[in-house]
Amino acid sequence: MDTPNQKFNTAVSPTWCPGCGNYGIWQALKTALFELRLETHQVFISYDIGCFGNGCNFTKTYAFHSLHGRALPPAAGAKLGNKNLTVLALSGDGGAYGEGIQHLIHSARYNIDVAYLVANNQRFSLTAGQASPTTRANAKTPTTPFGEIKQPINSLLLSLMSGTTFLARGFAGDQKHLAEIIKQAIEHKGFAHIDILQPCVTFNKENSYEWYKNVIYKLEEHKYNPSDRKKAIEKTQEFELENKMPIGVIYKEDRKTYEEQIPQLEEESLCYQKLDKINSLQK
Ligand SMILES: Cc1ncc(C[n+]2csc(CCOP(=O)(O)OP(=O)(O)O)c2C)c(N)n1
Ligand code: SF4
Repeated sequence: MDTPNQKFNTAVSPTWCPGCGNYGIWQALKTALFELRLETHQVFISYDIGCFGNGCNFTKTYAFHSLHGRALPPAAGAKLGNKNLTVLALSGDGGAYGEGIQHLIHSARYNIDVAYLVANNQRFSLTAGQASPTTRANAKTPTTPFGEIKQPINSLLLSLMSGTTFLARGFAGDQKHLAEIIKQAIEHKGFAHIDILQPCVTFNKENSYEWYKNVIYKLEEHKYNPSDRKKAIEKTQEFELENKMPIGVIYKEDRKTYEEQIPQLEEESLCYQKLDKINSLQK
């Protein structure tokens, strides 16, 4: 298996629209797994329902196609069941910041060792482009024909305030940069959240590759220190205040993971333990 595609592609071809940002994210993800020398049986990915979630069919690792908004709970379960696995959860912004927002908050609090990749196209795309929690004010969509009147959610700030120990933003149009962020998120011990700017070329004509290229810049080119929490809070609000979007690692902190603090998991994973040992710990 000499290339990421040979190693991680299934026999099923992607059904995404030509030009969809999901292709770039998918390639970056496979590159990251490949460069970390992970084998298909060492990786578990929990997928949301949606265009991005359909990657479940095309990617060869252990996998679970969850319910809409619910990619994180099965990921947490897999990590608690077998802490040796590299665990990721993949979701669109609708599922991650709408139906499943509570799972983001609590996964961050727990600091469970899961890398959460959110393809943010500012729409519910699989169901034909309705406004999602990240849709910008005034945007016209099938559910906001006169323009969106609600404020978009600041998911990065919410995530940081909830306790996320690795927070980043990536761009689907810069695969190399995104692959590096994904590698760091996987290697981080704790909850890692990457919001990925993902053009939906079919249902979001405004936030195109060109539009993003005009507002993004790379944090690492500005001597940015991701351990500075105050600066990180500022960075998560830069778009609202200055119309600029930093990409790269926004915040990073070392904190014990949830599973590291469970005495029953200290020696070995649940899946390798005998039931009588688990019962004796309960007494
Ligand atoms: C609880 C629930 N609400 C709504 C739906 C319908 N539904 C399925 S996919 C989808 C849109 C997904 O949008 P998003 O999560 O942003 O992912 P994308 O398709 O943009 O990748 C919706 C609304 C559902 N399946 N379950
Ligand atoms: S509808 Fe949008 S997000 Fe879905 S596959 Fe097409 S371009 Fe991608």
